[in-house]
Amino acid sequence: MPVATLLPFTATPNRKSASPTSFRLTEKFILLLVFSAFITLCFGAIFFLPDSSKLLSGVFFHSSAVETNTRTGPDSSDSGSAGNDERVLAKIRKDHEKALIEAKDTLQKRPDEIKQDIINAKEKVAKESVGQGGKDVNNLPFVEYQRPPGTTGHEPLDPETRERRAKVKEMMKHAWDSYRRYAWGSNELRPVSKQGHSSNLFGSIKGATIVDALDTLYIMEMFEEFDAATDWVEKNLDFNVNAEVSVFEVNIRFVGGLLSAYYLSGKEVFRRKAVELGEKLLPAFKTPTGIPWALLNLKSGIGRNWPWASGGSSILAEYGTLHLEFMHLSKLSGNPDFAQKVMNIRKVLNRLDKPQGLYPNYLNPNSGQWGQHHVSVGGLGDSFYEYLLKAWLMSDKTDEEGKKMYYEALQAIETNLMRKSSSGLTYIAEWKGGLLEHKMGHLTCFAGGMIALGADGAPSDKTGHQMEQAAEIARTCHESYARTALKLGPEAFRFDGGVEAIATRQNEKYFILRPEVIETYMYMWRFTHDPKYREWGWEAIQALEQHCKVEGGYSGIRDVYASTPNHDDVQQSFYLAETLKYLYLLFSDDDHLPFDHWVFNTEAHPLPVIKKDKTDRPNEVE
Ligand code: DMJ
Repeated sequence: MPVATLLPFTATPNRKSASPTSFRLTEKFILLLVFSAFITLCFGAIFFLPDSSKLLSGVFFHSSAVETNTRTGPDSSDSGSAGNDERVLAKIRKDHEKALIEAKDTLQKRPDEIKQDIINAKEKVAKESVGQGGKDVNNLPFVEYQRPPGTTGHEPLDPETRERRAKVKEMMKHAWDSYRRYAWGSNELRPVSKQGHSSNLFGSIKGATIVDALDTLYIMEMFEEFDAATDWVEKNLDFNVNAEVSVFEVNIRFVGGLLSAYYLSGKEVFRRKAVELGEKLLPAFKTPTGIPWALLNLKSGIGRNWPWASGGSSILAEYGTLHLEFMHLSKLSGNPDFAQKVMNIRKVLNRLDKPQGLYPNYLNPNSGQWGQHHVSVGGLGDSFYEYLLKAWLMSDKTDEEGKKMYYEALQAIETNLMRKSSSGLTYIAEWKGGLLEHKMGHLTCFAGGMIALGADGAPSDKTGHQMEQAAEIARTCHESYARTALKLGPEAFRFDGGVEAIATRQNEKYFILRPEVIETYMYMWRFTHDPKYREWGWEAIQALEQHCKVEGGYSGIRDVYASTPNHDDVQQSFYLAETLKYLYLLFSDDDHLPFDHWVFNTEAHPLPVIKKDKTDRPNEVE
């Protein structure tokens, strides 16, 4: 654009006569007058027209209420502050509108989508708030908690089953309330003398009944009691003790109980306590072979074995019953040591020759050699076999080594230890250097449930056979109850000297509220739905109510063949952890703690299957 067109109207280059230099005086005066009138008009506009900012605000804000509010502010007369207020208001308005849109979106979502959004948001906050490396204040990795299915059940449809299930809950309430009233904080209750009781298996760790009962309280939906127990754990459960404990007992009851409580409830305190205790148990593995000591001083970390155990040996059922809990400890702590320790036990065992394919109960942790060649599926051996099978199941059937070891061991047991009495009762004897002792322990009765649980995974030609074996063992164990005066089974029963399924020695006639027979009924019920298993469970309930129930809880009995009970005055913690839990599940539907999602440790503490499928993985360590 030529510069000339921008010049004032008076300065048109074509108008030679109108050149600025050629203005006369009168013309100059008129021009000055017009110019000053124009300036005056501009000033007038500034001072007398309405506040332009307010006019603008009227254009951009639709709500007069919002504008009114700005006027109530202390500095509303100050034009700069008013501008700030308006910017703030604009932001509030925008946020409001955004929130409204989000709320509308949320309302259109399904409840599970909303739940997932909340979990994601929480997760994000947790991740942002944890320290370096994704660890929390307890140095534990962040874990996305996802409750596995079936943690609580529903009322069975059949009225009789519903009533019986309610009866078991009532029994739990009596056992728990009595413990709470007379022995709160002690390991166990003396229900007759109504005081606390402590076994030296736990050193000076306290609260065994509380930790053992947590998951039973939860699955029975006794949430007030569960909360009281949680509170005790939070405030009082202390592992900083200068005392020697049984590594096995502390693991199955305390570590197992805490892990289950965590997986059922998602409460972090249980994960923290389980890992803390697990770490305190690790020095037990400081032996030349890595086979752990049976006893450990939690403060000094010094371990040793039971003095009576074959030349300083460790015991198969003790060092072989750590696997499930330790795999979960690694998962929840991010520390691979736990898993490595138990996998090393497998390695040591696999290097050794097994007499007739059997695993002797004793193994020297220094030499790595077997002690006495005694074999048992009851005391000293039992849960080792159980954990081989369950390690495979808990790994979502990926632990092929565990599977192979289990089915091979079971074959050796069948060949060498399983026998039939003259009247046709199947039993599992004890093996001592090749000779059989025709005795079966109450503890051995768990094997019916174990064999039923494993039958499905056995080679197909063996499945039916193993289910029959399991049913036969259940029948034998039921006979051991039926042949007593009090209808509760003895600690051990024999098949020699003309007797079958009867205790012949005075020191084998006691019943200490053990769970194994009822445990087998529960598994058999789940796999067969044969009503006899529920009937047998109901018989046991009636006997417990009649002979073991006392005003202050439930007590063991010294002689099940005596016509009246002589109480031993101990309510074992496993009565709440196992016996009552298995009874409750016996009268529950199968979707309560379903077997494809849960595996029970040897103290009946449910642990979730670690799913191999990424989309179905509860509680994965990130
Ligand atoms: C429990 O502590 C466990 O079941 C263990 O495996 C064996 N003994 C008791 C119950 O009898």
